Amino acid sequence: MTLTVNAEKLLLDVNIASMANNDQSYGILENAALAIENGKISWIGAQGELPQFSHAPATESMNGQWLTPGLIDCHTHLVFAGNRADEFEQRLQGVSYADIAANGGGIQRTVTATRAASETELLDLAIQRAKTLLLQGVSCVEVKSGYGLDFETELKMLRVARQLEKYLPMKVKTTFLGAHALPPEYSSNPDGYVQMLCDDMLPQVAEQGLADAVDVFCESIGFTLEHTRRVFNKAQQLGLPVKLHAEQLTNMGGSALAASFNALSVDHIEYLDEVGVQAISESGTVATLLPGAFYYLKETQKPPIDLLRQYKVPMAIATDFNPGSSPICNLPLMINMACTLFSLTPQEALQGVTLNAARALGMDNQIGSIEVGKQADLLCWDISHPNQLAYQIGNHTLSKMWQNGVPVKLS
Ligand code: DI6
Ligand code: FE
Repeated sequence: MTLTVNAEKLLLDVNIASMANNDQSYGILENAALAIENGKISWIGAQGELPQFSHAPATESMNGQWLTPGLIDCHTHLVFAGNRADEFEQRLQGVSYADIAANGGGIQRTVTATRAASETELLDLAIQRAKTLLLQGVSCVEVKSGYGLDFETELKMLRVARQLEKYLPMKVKTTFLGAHALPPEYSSNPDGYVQMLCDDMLPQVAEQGLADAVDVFCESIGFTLEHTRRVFNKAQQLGLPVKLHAEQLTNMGGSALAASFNALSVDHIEYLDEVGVQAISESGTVATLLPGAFYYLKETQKPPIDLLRQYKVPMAIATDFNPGSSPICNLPLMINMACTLFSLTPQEALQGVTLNAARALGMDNQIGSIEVGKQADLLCWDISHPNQLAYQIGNHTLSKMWQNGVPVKLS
């Protein structure tokens, strides 16, 4: 039987790391070819077994370079104003993150700066940061709100995140994180804030279509389990999936709660225990590891990688890019850090920024691997093996990029 493919574009002489399965093989197919039709992958196979084409597609030889799926940064806070470099200096002199926050610094400072910034100023900053990621090969980014903590600024942040797709050839997923910290207006009334968030903010966010998911910072210095449950209940009523900042500094049981809501992901999870791992494995929730925050805060408690492997929990890796605990706008660096700091294999780390990151966003039927029917979000690397992507830091080996089959300008 001869297969006829209606391709617009055919990539020849390419090695493919499809990342299609969670095995240790990277999904390697050497001396391959790949066809693109309507922005999607329509055929993949050995170069010697090309199908028939209904018309001659534009062909391009990749000269034996490696094709991977576009990278996905599934946890960022990249819309914010100001920076906190002075707090970094204080921390180097021994002042703690908690003390800085108690003295009016920390998240609160970024909230003040973000409230004061105009939508245009925030958009300019966000475009510049997202573009930095794009040029590293990031074809999809998740962006959270959470530095407004009032009606107006939370909506402003989400509108900015939503607009990024208009300015850059990137996919953007937005997450409402109104429960990131307690705003000064509610400093002695956390219940009142959560109630306002559920009764007023969340329904507006949902009605305006500004968020693809809802997140909470469930932590001893954040929101309680009960607060988290209330926010999740409301999100569920509104038809929005949930994810959670969980078990970052203490074991609160947030991950098990998130699992009971079929959360897309639980993120950080340094203090996650076996009960929590079992819960997320049963709900199919992704464990998102954030080595940048671990490194930057000089944490010593590592996420339970062996348990996650044992229970076959998919692990994603992200930057957590934010001005306080991870001012690191660099996803390729996280591939390396996941290996050096958390002992992931290079294959697991690469899977963490592709297929499993797509799962953490509920997008694994569209992106995250090189498979027929998925979007042609592709990267071409001048490397000799995909393990090189975990080994090297700051080597610019990305030679080509496509978003929905369209070439992306990399300069
Ligand atoms: N966890 C974090 O590490 C960041 N937010 C969160 O929920 C910290 C954000 C900041 O310090 O600005
Ligand atoms: Fe975060």
